[in-house]
This record gives sequence, C-alpha cells and structure tokens, in this order.
Amino acid sequence: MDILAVGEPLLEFNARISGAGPVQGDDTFTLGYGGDTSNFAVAAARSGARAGYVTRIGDDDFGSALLRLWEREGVGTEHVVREAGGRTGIYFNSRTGSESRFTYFRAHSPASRLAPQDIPADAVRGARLLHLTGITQAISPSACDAGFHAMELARRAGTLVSYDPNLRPALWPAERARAVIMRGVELCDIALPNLTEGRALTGEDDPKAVLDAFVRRGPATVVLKMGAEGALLAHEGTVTRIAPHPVRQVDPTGAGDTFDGAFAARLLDGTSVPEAARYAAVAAALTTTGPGAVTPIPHRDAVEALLDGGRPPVR
Ligand code: KDG
Repeated sequence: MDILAVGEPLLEFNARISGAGPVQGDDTFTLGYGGDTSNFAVAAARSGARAGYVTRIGDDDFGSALLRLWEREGVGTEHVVREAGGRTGIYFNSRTGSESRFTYFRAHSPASRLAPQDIPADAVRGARLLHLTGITQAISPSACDAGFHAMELARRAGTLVSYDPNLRPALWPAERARAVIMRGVELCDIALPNLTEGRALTGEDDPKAVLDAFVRRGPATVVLKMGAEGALLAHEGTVTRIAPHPVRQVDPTGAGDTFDGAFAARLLDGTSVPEAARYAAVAAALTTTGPGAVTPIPHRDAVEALLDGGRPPVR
C-alpha cells in the first residue's frame, strides 16, 4: 500500500430533518459511513491511490458493512482486526441546515482498544505516506500511544506523515487535545488543520498568523482549510492562496477528510504541491454537495473535469 491510514471508522446515521430545528421523533436517519480516517482512505482510493486502513472493528453487522465498503472501494483491509463480541462505533449527524451536529456512541468501541502493537511496522515502513488525526489520538490513551508509535516508525523509515488535527471537543479535554495535537503536528510532514480548529489550537485569529503558527512547529507543508474561503498553503517558504470551488453546500461532513485524501493521492503521483491542493479543494467542495460523509466523495474524473472548467461526469 502507498498510503496507510490509522484510526476509527464509524457507521453514520444522517438525519433528514423535516422541520427547521433539531431532530423530532418523526425524523428519519439514513445509514452511511463515517470516521475521519476511513473517509480519508476512501477519498484517496477514489482519487486513484492504493490506500490501506489500520483499525479494529467488531464482528457485528456494522463492522461487516464497513468491511464491504472498503472492499468495494479497493481500500486494503489486511490490517483491520475484527474483535469477537466488539461493537463498532456509530454516530448520529442531526444537522440543522448545513451545520453538522454529531452525537457519538463509540465509548469502548473496538477502535478505542487500538494500541502500539496494532501498528504494522513493515507496512508503515513500506508505505509512502501515513495518515492519522487528532480523533485517532482522542479516542483512548492506547490509541493515542498507537498514533505516536506509528509516527515515530514512519519518521525513522522516511515515510511521509500527514496529520489532520480534526479537533472534536466532545472527545477530550481542551488542554490535553492541544498538547497531543500540537505534538502530532511537530512529528508530521504535512499538517492539514481547518481554520476553526487552527484558531482554537494556536490562539491566533488571523488566518495567516494561524498558518504561521503551524509552520513554526516544523511540518514542511501546511494547508489551512477555510471552507468556502478556499485554503492557504505554506510550502518551501511560500504561501499560496488556493481559490475555493463554489458549490451549493448541503452537508460539510467529510469535506476536510476528502481534502486530505485527495491531496495525498495527488502528491504521491508526482503532482506539484499547489496543483495537488487545487485538486483537493475541488474534491472537498464536491463532498459538501450531498448528505453523508462518504457517498458524495468524488472520483478523480469528476474532479478533473471541473479543474478543466467542465462539468463532472454523470455516474
Ligand atoms: O470529519 C468527519 C468525521 O468527523 C465524521 O465522519 C465522524 O469520524 C468522525 C468523528 O469522530 O467525528
């Protein structure tokens, strides 16, 4: 595998809210897939990369559904452990308008038992890029250790490390989140924060100051994702503004993960860093045009058609 992602996959229940406000008893939820690192792996695969996943799931129906997803998408499952009697985590997205609102049921999930011994050392050494996130490290102390262990292994082997803070305040206390995530940023080559979490993590407000605060931690490449405002890319001492791709947003869930996966896939096929970021911005924008984290993630042809100024192909 060229790309290895480590983290927690979740089944997603995505609300179809009938009224204007929070869920009501008669609203319905559509089953889908989520989990930031799983979304990342699917996005990378849809952009043509050979991606594999390191995680733990239950031997329940939700675990089976995720396995079928990865098999359909061509995401490698060699390092997915199935726990007998384990219950795979789930979340509800009861979004109002286009704002995500997550409720998690993931405590004691199999993925929370991820530990350093689950990290396949040879696969990390053999990969070209390792990806993990703040969520990977938030779900339990052993998963946090697994994340640091994987990054250390990758650094020693010369495998690139990409890291998305994906700050989820519901998962851990702010001070611990900041300390762990900023250590992760120091250990990575490519940091991929969004503006909201970047502000919370650095205490800066101005996007350029937020970007600089990440650059000072050492990663060679930082992309500050700013949603409808596009992105700021810092690479080799140069800051490049990546224009947004305008779309009608339905559900932003998974857009940041898609950016990361699409960016990684393009970087590894030799695309220049700014071009990879432009590609990733279009892929991320397309992901917001439908409900759910995974279904709207675009394939490479759809993104390229738009980059060329055309319309995406109909699938
Ligand atoms: O980035 C989208 C993810 O946040 C979503 O799929 C659920 O992984 C998830 C989480 O932990 O919030």
